[in-house]
This record gives sequence, structure tokens and C-alpha cells, in this order.
Amino acid sequence: MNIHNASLTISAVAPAQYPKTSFPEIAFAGRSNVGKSSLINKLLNRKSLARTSSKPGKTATINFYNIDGCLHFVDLPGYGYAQVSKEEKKRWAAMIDTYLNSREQLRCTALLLDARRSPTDDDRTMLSWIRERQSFALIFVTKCDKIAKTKLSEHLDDIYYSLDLGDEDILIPVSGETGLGIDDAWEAIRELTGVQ
Ligand SMILES: Nc1nc2c(ncn2[C@@H]2O[C@H](COP(=O)(O)OP(=O)(O)O)[C@@H](O)[C@H]2O)c(=O)[nH]1
Ligand SMILES: [Mg+2]
Repeated sequence: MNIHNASLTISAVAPAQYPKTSFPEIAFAGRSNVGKSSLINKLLNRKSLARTSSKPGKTATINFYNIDGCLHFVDLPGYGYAQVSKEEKKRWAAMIDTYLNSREQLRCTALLLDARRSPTDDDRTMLSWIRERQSFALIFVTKCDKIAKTKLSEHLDDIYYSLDLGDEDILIPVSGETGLGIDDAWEAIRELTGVQ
């Protein structure tokens, strides 16, 4: 088991607050409640570094977690939460868009999708933003512990075909509960960020 030093650098709401560090970053994007914070915690072996909630969150901040002083995990605001105003949704979208389009340190944005659900229009929009910057998609399929093992490949196929994924794309089933897929996730993160 790898031990990592990790701490919250900043919860940013504007680019002026982004850390001045030059080391690589990997961002985590996905619907509110999809399991972003839980996955970040599991990757770092921490119970509650990233705040998790059973209720879809309302806070729109970009959270930068410093990992071992050489990598940032970037927890992007969750989208798709119905009970927020149109104005607020626009503000969230602008925050994510600004980060994705301005951040030179960003090496890769991972999209998180719930294993039990078909991708939404918001997920498709997010994926298209990611594809503007990357030649591949890295998709962490979350909450796989909630699915019978025998059904997992069906759910993965559903995601694969409904998003028209290809050979260059990477689909990694994970669980923030059981730790399923965490080693595979780290391997992908290391390869894509160049951080050992
Ligand atoms: N069973 C299970 N529950 C999960 C998993 N990941 C997240 N959850 C639960 O889903 C809810 C939302 O998780 P959270 O990490 O806060 O989602 P976020 O809004 O994307 O950051 C919480 O109640 C978590 O305990 C998982 O892999 N398995
Ligand atoms: Mg969260």
C-alpha cells in the first residue's frame, strides 16, 4: 500500500487563486454525487480529506489537493444538480471551462461516471470538453461495489457504447468503498502525469 502525504492547497473560485505551483495536475470531473471526493480519498488512503456527502453538494469550488509536493489532484465542481438556479449552473460551467482552458499544468481530466446509470447529457458535454484538450478519455466508473460482479461488464459496455468510446479511451472500474480498481487508477494517473 502506498502512503501519500496529501493536503488541501486551496478551494479556489477564481483563476487568481489557483496555486502558483508548476507540477502536473490531474482533474476529476463528474456529476454531483458521482463519487469524486470518495475516489480521491481512497486513492490517498484517507477517510475524509476530500469532503464527501450523501446529498448532492452545492459548493462550487475547485479544490486543489497537493500530493507529496509533486502532483495536484483537482476536484472540479460537480454538475447536474437539479436544485440550483440557471444562473448558478452557468457560473459552475464557466468555472470548469475556465480551469480546463487556461491551466497549463493540467495533464489529464478524468471523467467519473456512476456504474449504475447511463451517461446524461451533462456527462456528454463534459466529455466533449475533455476531448477538446485530450486525444483520449480517462473514465473512472464509480460505485462498482453496488453491482453484482457478473453484471459489471454489461454496465461497462453500456457506457462504452452509449458514449461511442474507442480503443484510445481508458475505462477503469473503481469503488471508493472497497478499493476496487485503485491500483489500476494509480497506474493510469502515474503514466498520464509522469509522476512516480
Ligand atoms: N457504495 C459506494 N458508495 C459511494 C462510492 N463513492 C461514493 N459513494 C457515496 O456516494 C455519495 C457521494 O459521494 P461523494 O464522493 O461525496 O460524491 P461527489 O459529489 O462526486 O464528490 C456519498 O454518500 C458516498 O459515500 C462507491 O464507490 N461505493
Ligand atoms: Mg465532492
